[in-house]
Amino acid sequence: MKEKIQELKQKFNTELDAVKDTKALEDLRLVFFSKKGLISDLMKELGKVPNEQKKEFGQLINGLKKELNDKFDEKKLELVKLEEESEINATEAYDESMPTRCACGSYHPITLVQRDLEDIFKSMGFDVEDYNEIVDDYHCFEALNIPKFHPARDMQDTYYLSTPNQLLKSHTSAAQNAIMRKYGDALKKQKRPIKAVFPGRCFRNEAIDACHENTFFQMEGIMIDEDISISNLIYFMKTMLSEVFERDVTVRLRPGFFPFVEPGFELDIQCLICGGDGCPSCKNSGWLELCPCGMIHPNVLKYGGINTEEEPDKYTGFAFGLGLTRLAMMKFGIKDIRVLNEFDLNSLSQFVSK
Ligand code: FA5
Repeated sequence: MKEKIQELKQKFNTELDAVKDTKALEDLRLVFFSKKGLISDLMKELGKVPNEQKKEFGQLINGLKKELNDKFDEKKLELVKLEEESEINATEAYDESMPTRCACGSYHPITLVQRDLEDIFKSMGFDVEDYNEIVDDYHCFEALNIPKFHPARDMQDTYYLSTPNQLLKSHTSAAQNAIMRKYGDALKKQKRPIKAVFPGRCFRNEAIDACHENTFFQMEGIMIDEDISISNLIYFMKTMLSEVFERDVTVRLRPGFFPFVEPGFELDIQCLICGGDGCPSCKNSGWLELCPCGMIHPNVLKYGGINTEEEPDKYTGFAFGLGLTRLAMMKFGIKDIRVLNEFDLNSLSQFVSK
C-alpha cells in the first residue's frame, strides 16, 4: 500500500509538471480527484487492508490527498495568472469596451493592412490591380484548372446570381487570368516580368466562426518570368511578413493542394492571440492558415496566354493568396473575425495607421 501511495504521488508530480494550461490542469484533476479518479481507487483499496493497519494507511492517504490538493491549487493560481497576462498582452492594441476616441470616421483595419501591403509590394516593383466582385465561372474556376464538377469546387462554395454563369468571387485567384492577359504582351515583347498584387473582397457559403466569415478579404499576388522558382516565392513571402508585422513571427510551410498551383503550399502563422497554445481564433490548433501559395500550374499559364503549345515551359511563376482579414486579426490582436464586419465605430476607431 505504501508503495502505491508513493507511486501515485510521483505520477501526480510528473504529470503536474507537464501541465501548461488550465485546460490540461482540469484534465489532470479529473484523472486524480474525480469520483472515479485514482485517489478514489486508492480509498477503495483501503477496504482490503487488515483492520489494524487501516488507521495508519487512512492517515497516509488523507495526507497524500491534502498534499496533492495543495499542489494542484498552487498550479492553478499560477496558470490562471499566466493566461490572464497573455490575454492582456494579446489584446493590448484592441479593447472592445473602450469608448470612441473621436466622432469622425477612421480607416477600417483591413484597409490599413491592405495599404501597408500595397506599399510593401510596390517597393518591390509590383503593380497593384483591382478586380470585379462579380465574376463568371470561367475566371473563378475553369481558368484556374478547376473544371466543372471538380471536387476542389466543394472547398469554395459561393453565391450564384440568377444571371446565368455569374457568381460572387470566392477567391482573388479569379483575377489571375485577366492579369496575365493584361500584362502578357509586355512580358513577351518588352521582357517585363509580370509582378502584380490584387486585393479584393471574397465571398463563400461558409459556416461562420471566430476565424471564418462569409465575406472576407484576400490579397493575391503573382510573379511570372523566365526562371522563376520556389526560392523567389519564399523570398517574397518572408520579406512581406517581416515588414508587415515589424516583429518576429513564426511561420510554417507545408504541402497544400490547389489545382492551380504545382507544387502548392500552405503558409501558416503561429497564432498571435494565444502564442500557439490554441484558442477559438485559431480553432485551438495554435496555427492560422494565412497565405497559401505555390508555383503556377502549366495549364493556368497556358489559359492565361503566357505559354504556348510550342513553348509550354518558357515562363514560370508563383502565386499566393493572402488572407487579408486574418492578417488584420493577427496584426491588431482581434480575437473574433466578426468584429471586422460589424462596423461598430467604437471598435473600429481604435485602429491607427503607421
Ligand atoms: C484560396 O483561396 C486560394 N485561392 C489561395 C491561393 C492563391 C493558393 C494562389 C495558391 C496560389 P484558401 O481557400 O485557403 O485558398 O484561402 C486563402 C486564405 O484566405 C486562407 O488561408 C485564409 O487566410 C483566408 N480565408 C479563406 N476562407 C476564409 C473565410 N471564410 N474567412 C476568412 N478568411 C478566409
